[in-house]
Order: sequence, then structure tokens, then C-alpha cells
Amino acid sequence: MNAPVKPELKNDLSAFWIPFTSNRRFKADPRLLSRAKDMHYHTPDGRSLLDAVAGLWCVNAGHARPLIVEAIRHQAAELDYAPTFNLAHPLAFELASRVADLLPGDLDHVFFSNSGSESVDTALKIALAYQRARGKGHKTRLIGRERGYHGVNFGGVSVGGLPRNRMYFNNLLAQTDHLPHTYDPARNRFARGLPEHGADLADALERLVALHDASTICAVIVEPMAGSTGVLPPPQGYLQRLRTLCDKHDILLIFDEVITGFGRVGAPFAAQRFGVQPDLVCMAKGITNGAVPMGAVGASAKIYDTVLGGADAPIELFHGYTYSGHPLACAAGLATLDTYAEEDLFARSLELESYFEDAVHSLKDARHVIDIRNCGLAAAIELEPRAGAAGERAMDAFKAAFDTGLLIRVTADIIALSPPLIIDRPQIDQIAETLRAVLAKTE
Ligand code: PXG
Ligand code: PLP
Repeated sequence: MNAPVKPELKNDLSAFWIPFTSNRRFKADPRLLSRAKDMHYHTPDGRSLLDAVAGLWCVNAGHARPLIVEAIRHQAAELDYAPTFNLAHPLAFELASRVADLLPGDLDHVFFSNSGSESVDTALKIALAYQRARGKGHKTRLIGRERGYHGVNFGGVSVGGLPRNRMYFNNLLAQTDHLPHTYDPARNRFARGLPEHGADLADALERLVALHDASTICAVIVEPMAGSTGVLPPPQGYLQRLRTLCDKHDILLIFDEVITGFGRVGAPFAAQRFGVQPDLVCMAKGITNGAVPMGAVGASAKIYDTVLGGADAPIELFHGYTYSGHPLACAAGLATLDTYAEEDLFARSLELESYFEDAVHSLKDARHVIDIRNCGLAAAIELEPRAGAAGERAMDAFKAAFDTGLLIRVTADIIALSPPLIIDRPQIDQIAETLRAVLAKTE
């Protein structure tokens, strides 16, 4: 039988439903990327763009790095796919050990997923399984934070704190609650690094305990530095206070380090930079330098041992993905960790922090700017919203920057910067100069 002939092959912009984007506007005026190397993207019409956001906060070692490219190429021919349900392959063990080695304290065990969203839902399920395994199955309530971003799956949206990510999808997890966010412009505007005021905001956990009782609370999940909502470094002492309160009330503390992990804030993880030990850590993005989708959850020895020890069935955790520990992702992950180590990129991020801080804060008097925040190689420049048109001014700045050869990220009226950790000082200057010029022209 002849294969059915397709009447007509249509290749236009309509089929691809583009995520978190105005499809109508984008398809009327598309922006395409076709190639990337080191600090730059290239467009199909031959223009180059300085990448000031590491793709989407993920390409921490810069684009198309040789070790990573070669590892993926080799692995695709060697072992393209291997199940990890009742089977495994060596690279998955090797990557888990290497990641555990980078994690602080006794976070010795690593569960693989394929994205940050999956890592978050995995961590929430591990937390619930842990409480149940230790005979505290009534501790089921999950506490997130206002303005938190924990991906787009139902668990992550339920603990997340971005209204529009929640309001269209009514059936969220029952039994969640939220801490207040830590943004306090009245006291902390234009703070450099960690803001001075706001450690006391962690005390809101006491009120949630008073309301719900600790016997119903499983875990608190926070981004140690909120990223997606516009770079909110934690107030000095806030995370320490949160850790103390979680210990006091026998509540697990989960750090969502999907953005802050792998060098973004000048240490392997924010947990090390800020000196606070979580029980579970969510990762993704920089784990493979963005080259192959992968996520992971780091779990403490206490959690792993309890879940295994308290299991009521041979399989201790009824959870996993077809692509958990995918060979291509593992190969990319190992080559990524080698690249970070060979070039000492986490130390580089810390070393460049003050230069980057000076450069972004030099925009304090640029047009429309109402606040600037930074930590490590991440920064936010917040613009005054146009009256009655929230987000439009930043979107105009994004397009103008793109046309001027600079890739930035905007969310509401906030410009976010998170360049690859290989950036050099002249490129940092270029970001600041381009943004000043772009903002001067933006209405
Ligand atoms: N947790 C955190 C803290 C994140 O930043 C996720 C979970 C979800 O990861 P996935 O891989 O499922 O997207 C993220 C992702 C932005 C932006 O510019 C941020 C993210 C993703 C896309 C855009 O703010 N963060
Ligand atoms: N839906 C169906 C019908 C499936 O068979 C599977 C996995 O086998 C899934 C969803 C989950 O896919 P994944 O394991 O890639 O998350």
C-alpha cells in the first residue's frame, strides 16, 4: 500500500503554540534565533546578539561549549536511550554522585527529572512520602510564598505565588498556604546585594503554624533568591530565620534552586552562598548548561533513609519519568560539570559580582528606572510602568534591545539580567551602555 500523500506541506508560524508569549503579537513580528556560540546568539538574517540572560537563565557556561557538544554527539551514537525503571546505565550513577558532591551537607541522593517544574513536583512528593514513612502522614500541608515561581505543573503552581499562573487553573492542590514575599521597596530600594531589612518576614511562618498547627504542615518551599518574579535577593538573615522556624516546628525546608544553582550567585548553590542548609534542593537549567532538558532533586540522607526504611512496598517511591536520567542529559551534565570545574566558573561568578553590581547600579539615573537589585551574576532593573499599560514599557525595551544586539529578559516592567558566567568586563559594560541608550529612547 502506498503511504498516504499529504496534500500540502505547510510550514508557517501557526502550528507552534508558543509558551508564555503573546502568540498574536509574536507571529505578526517574529524574532528568531538560529545559532549560538559562547556569549552570542545569531539571527537568521546574520545579526549577532550579546546574551545577557544565558538563554533563559540556563546556559551558565556559554553556548556550544566544546566538551558538552562532543559529549552529546558521542552519547547519541553510543547509548541513545536506556530505561531507568528496574534498569540503569553508568552515567546516571556518575552524574548523581557528582551532583551530590556539589550539594551542601548531607544532600547525598539525587532523583532525576526533565525540567524545573518536574523537579518541584518531585520534591513535594518526596516531602509527603517522607512524612508518611515516619508515621506523620497527617503532615500534608505545603507552604510556598507570594511571588514564588515553582514551574507550571499543578504542584508547583499550587505553592507558587504568581497570580496569573494560578487564576486560570482553578483545581490547585488543596491544603497549601503562602508566606508573604520579601520585596519591601519602602525600606530596601536600590539595595546592593542582600537587602538590610526584612528578616522578620520569615516570622509569618509562626502565624501559619498558629493557624494550621505544625502537625498538619509538611514542608516550606522557597527560592532562596526569587528569580522569575524579578530577582529578589533574600533579606539578610531571612533564610536563617526560616531554617530555625522549620526546625522548631518539624517542617521540611525545600530550596528551589532551578535558577540559583550551578554558580548563578557565586557558589555552587545559593544554600552555600547564604549558609543555610535545606532538606531538599530542586535543580534544572544549569545542570546541563541548557543543552539537554534535565532536572534533579537533591535529598538529605535523613529523607532518603527514612523513605527507604519506612516503605510499605518493595518500591519505596511511586514516582519517576520515562526520561529520568536520560543518557544524553547525563552525558551533557557530566561535561557541563567538567566545564564549570576546568574554568572555575562558580568562583568567576563571585569574582565578577562587584563589577557587575557597579555596572547595573550605574543605571540608577537612567530613564524610567525605579529600582535595581542584584546578587551574584543576576540583576533586575525595575521600570516605572506606563499608566494603564503594565508590562508594555519593558516589552518595548526588550524589542529595542533585541534590535540593538542585546538579549535581555523582561517580566512585567522588570528587566532581568543573568549572563553566562564566562562574561567579561567589557561585555558587562556593553550591557549597561546598551540598556541606558535603549531606555533613553523608550517612551
Ligand atoms: N523553579 C524555579 C525557581 C524556576 O526559576 C522552574 C522552577 C521551572 O523550570 P522549567 O524547567 O519547568 O521551566 C523555574 C523556571 C523567567 C523564566 O525568565 C524563568 C523560568 C523559566 C522560564 C522563564 O523568569 N524559571
Ligand atoms: N501518558 C501516558 C499515556 C504514558 O504512557 C506515560 C508514560 O509511560 C506518560 C503519560 C508519562 O510520560 P513521562 O514518563 O515521559 O513523564
